[in-house]
Amino acid sequence: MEVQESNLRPCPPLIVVSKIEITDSKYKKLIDSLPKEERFPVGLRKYQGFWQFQNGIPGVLAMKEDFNPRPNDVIVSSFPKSGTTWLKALTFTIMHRDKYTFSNHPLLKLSPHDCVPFIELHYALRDKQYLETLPSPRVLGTHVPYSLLSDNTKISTCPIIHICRDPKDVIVSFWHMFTKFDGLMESLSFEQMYELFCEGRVHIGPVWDHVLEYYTKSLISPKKILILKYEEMLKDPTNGVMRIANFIGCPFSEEEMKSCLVEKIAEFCSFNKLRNFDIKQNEGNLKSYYYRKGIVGDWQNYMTPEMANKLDEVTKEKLCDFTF
Ligand code: PAP
Repeated sequence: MEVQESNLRPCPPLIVVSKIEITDSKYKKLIDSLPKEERFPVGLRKYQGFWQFQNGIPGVLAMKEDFNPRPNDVIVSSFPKSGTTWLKALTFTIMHRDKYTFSNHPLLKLSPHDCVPFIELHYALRDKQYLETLPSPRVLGTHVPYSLLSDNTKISTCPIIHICRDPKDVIVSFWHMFTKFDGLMESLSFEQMYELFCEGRVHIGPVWDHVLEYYTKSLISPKKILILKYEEMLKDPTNGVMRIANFIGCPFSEEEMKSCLVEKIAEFCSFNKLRNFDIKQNEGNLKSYYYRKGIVGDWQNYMTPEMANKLDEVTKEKLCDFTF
């Protein structure tokens, strides 16, 4: 089926799941029994090793039970603030490069999060049918840890691309997002966020376990999971574009290479371009929510060397040979 731009529609940001009322008594009972983190201003509970917005847990559970990908879907996964928006834009553009030119592209009118919807968001909104309206091949997104994906997702042949990022820069981006969005956590200082983050007590935390699950699985099944690092992508975006295309089974032809399509896609999805397209769509706080600085090392403006060392030590201890 041809991809129709009209099938795509603006989606609310994933953070709205923190405000969805839990109506199902089955979920209510379970959630009430889970460990709770009181210091994080948005209700967090720990479910099977990961802290999450308690109001988002029903969506994650429903997705785990029910979601059945199509064999030609591609799933992009990430810990929040690790490069999700960028990876969504790149994968969507690479996959649909025969369907859209750069001048009639959906990303000129829609956010990458509209073109590549979060699966758990639509389960949480009780709107999973929307995902079914999207024609194949679909690119879908998730922040859900590997262990909480549905069995159908794990056994299916659909590839998963996972992007990760130095946790020091993730914290900074995370803190900005939470303090900016609807003043959700205005009262939380950077130091408080840092403490919670180091303890893994943030939404989808601990970050190390999230990365480790996907990384370990990628070692066992390299055709199923591709790990990309934000820092490497930023250093060499064209290489990143080629790796994504090869992994999802749409390698660039010689002709495409000669016409510099790889470089053009990297440029089309660069920070300044995407930010500018998306600003037209999402005036106000959503633009600073998805696009802030887009650089490596901004943590130096927020952390003392001691704070950075402590975090690096935890990362080293938890991730062993895996480095950012
Ligand atoms: P999400 O979890 O809310 O979807 P996500 O897209 O994973 O957020 O991460 C946002 C970060 O990616 C921001 O980082 P910063 O706060 O350190 O600046 C954002 O600026 C950055 N980002 C977004 N688009 C791009 C891009 N095209 N290139 C590089 N970085 C980008």
